[in-house]
Amino acid sequence: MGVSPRPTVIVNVGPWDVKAWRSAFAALDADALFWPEDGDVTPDAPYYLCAWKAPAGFFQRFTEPKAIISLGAGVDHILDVVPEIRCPVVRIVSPSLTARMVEYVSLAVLYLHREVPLLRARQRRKEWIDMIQPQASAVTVGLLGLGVMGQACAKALQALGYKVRGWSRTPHDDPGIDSFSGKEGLPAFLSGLDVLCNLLPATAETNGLIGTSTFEAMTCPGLGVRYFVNAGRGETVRELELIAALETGLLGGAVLDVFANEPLDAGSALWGMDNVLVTPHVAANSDPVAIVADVASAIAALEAGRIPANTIDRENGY
Ligand code: NDP
Ligand code: OXD
Repeated sequence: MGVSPRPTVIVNVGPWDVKAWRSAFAALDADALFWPEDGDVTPDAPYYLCAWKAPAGFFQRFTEPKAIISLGAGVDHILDVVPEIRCPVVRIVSPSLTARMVEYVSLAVLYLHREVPLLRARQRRKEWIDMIQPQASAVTVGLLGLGVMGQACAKALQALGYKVRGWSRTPHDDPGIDSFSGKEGLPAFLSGLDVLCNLLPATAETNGLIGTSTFEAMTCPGLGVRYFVNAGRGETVRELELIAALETGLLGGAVLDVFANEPLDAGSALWGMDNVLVTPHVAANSDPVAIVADVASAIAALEAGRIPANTIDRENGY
């Protein structure tokens, strides 16, 4: 029996550090070529594409991959560019990504609930003012998206004492989480929330979902003020309505990691708002070494003729 040839993998990591990814990909049992860095790559055998925010030219150059593997959890950066591509599109589900997201969401919820921006302002003014803040058990946090990230964040927030609700496309029955689903379940999910955390993918159905009416529906019984965290995708939010909500006090504050246009435009009002923490899409960034291990598993499955776990459902777009 002959030894099967090493598969060819062609990689574009968009804005990320090519050097770090090249060294991680060196551990892969495959021939990894970086485009455009490795020059005129012309594969003469079947190949896989691995991508993060690759330019359209990447997919125009390599039109018949065996599969496309996203180097992160989201696949919108692929489907937006090549919506018609027919090969399997695989995303990353990794404890490394999930743990980072849990850290970020816990930090964001605590930052808003425990009023860090107010405390910082008082510190700058050297003001020592006594205050008593509600305990986490009085605060209800709602997670838009109860997938891999949403479920892990729900558990962490519960462990901190928060009351947690989740919203998803299909009904869930996760112990200890008040679960709501579908458009019809959204009003009941939102009512009674103090903090809304978005962990939704960007799809045809979720784009532009969150706006003024979403925030108005939150009755904020625990804190008396509404807060918003976005670590899902910027496209799911009507950004002008978000800015207006933060300006008028409909929202008391926000922690925002993702934006419709990234990097966030230098002219965006969000940069200068005292009640907003802007982070540059780093909530759960991809660690090359950890992610390449997941790429290896996906390729091994594909080479064995199996459909890897985490192959996305084209109909639903995630
Ligand atoms: P999953 O696919 O595991 O979960 C997606 C969740 O969204 C599911 O609960 C799904 O519902 C729900 N959903 C999708 N469409 C709808 C809809 N139309 N209505 C209601 N609910 C919907 O993804 P992950 O949890 O792994 O990741 C979620 C997203 O987080 C990624 O797509 C990415 O956009 C973002 N992300 C951001 C990062 C960052 O650094 N900022 C890092 C990693 C991810 P159902 O359960 O019924 O399928
Ligand atoms: C991801 C992300 O989808 O970083 O992994 O946003």
